[in-house]
Amino acid sequence: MAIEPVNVMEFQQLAREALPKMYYDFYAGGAEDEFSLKENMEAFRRITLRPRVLVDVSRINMSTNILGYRISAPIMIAPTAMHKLAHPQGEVATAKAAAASNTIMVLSFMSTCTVEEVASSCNAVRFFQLYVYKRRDVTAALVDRAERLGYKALVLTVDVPRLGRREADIRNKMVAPQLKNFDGLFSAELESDSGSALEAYANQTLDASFQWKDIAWLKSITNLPILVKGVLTGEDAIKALEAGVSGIVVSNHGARQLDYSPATISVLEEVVHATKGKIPVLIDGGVRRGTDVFKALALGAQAVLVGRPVIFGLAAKGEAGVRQVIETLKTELELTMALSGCPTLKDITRKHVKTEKERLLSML
Ligand code: HOC
Repeated sequence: MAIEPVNVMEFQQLAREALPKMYYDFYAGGAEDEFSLKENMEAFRRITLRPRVLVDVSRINMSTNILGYRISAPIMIAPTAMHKLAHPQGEVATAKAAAASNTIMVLSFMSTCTVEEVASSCNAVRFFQLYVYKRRDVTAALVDRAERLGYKALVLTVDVPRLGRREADIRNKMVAPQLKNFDGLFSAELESDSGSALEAYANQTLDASFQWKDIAWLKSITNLPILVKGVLTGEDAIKALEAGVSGIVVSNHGARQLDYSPATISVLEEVVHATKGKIPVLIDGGVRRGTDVFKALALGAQAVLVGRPVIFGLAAKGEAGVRQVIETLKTELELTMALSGCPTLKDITRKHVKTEKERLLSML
C-alpha cells in the first residue's frame, strides 16, 4: 500500500512510482553534476533558527499581500512546464488547488493546458510566466491573451538564453507534447532523434540576444506588472530596478540551468539589500519545509515559490496532492511561527535566523 505522506519530501517517492521514468527524470533532474540541485536544499539546512519565547502565539496569522493580492500564506506555486506529463488534468488541477488553498499560481509559458483553460477553471489569482522567443510576435500574442484573461502579472524568466544540460533528459531522449498555447501561432520540433528534444526546441525558439534594455519592449506591449525571475546577484537586482520592474524572483531555475550557480537562499540577502526595499523580492529553489519558508522571510523575501513539490503532489494525487503539499507547508510554517514567537509575518526578523557564516564567525 502507498504511504500517506506526512511531509512534502515524501511525495517525491510517490511521484517516482507514478510516472514513466522519462517524465520523472525530467521533473526531478538538474543540470550536469546537480551540485546546485543539492545545494538549494542543503543551504537551507545550514541556517539555524533563533526562537523567542513567552510571546502570545495563541493566534497565528500567515496571510500576506503580493502585488496587492491577498493570499493565505507566503507560499506560491512556481511556474513549471508541462503538467500533463505529471497528471492528465495538468495545470487545471494545479490551478484548482491554488484556488482552494487561496494562493497564487504562476502558470508556465510551457503549459500543457492553455491559458484560456486555466483561466476558466477556477478563481485563483494567476500570474503568467514568460519566455521571449525569437518570434517576438509569439511572445506578444501570449502576453495579450494572458492580460485579457485576467492574469495579474508577468513573470519574465531571464535565466534561459539556452537550455541547461540536463543529462537525464539527454540519456532518455526526452520528448515532449506539442503545446496547445501555440496552436495556430507557431510550430517547432518537440522531438529529437538525438538527445533532449526540449533542448533542441529551446535552442530553436529562445531569443538569446534579449537584454535588460529590451524590457522596455515588454513594457510597451503590456500594462501588467513585470517580475524578473532568475536574478542571483546584487548587480542584476540593481539592473532590474533600473529597468523599472515590479519585483524580483531570486531563482536558479530549480538548478536546471547553470550548475554551480549559488543556492538561492545563500544570495537572497544580497539581492534584498540591493533593492533597498523598493520592490518585493520572492525566492524559489529548495523549499521543502515550513522552516525553509520562515528562513526565507527572515532573510528578506516576501514569499516563496514552490516548484518540484507541487509537481510531485500532482503526479501522486492530482489536485488533492497539490493542495496537500501547499497545506503541509502552511501547517509547518504556522507551527514554526508559533515556536519562534512570531504571531504574524511582520514579527519574523533577521534576528530569528543565524546563517552558517554567522555561526562560523561567532566561533572565532
Ligand atoms: C522555451 C523552452 O522551465 C524547464 C522549464 C522549461 C524550459 C524550456 C524553455 O524544464 O526548466
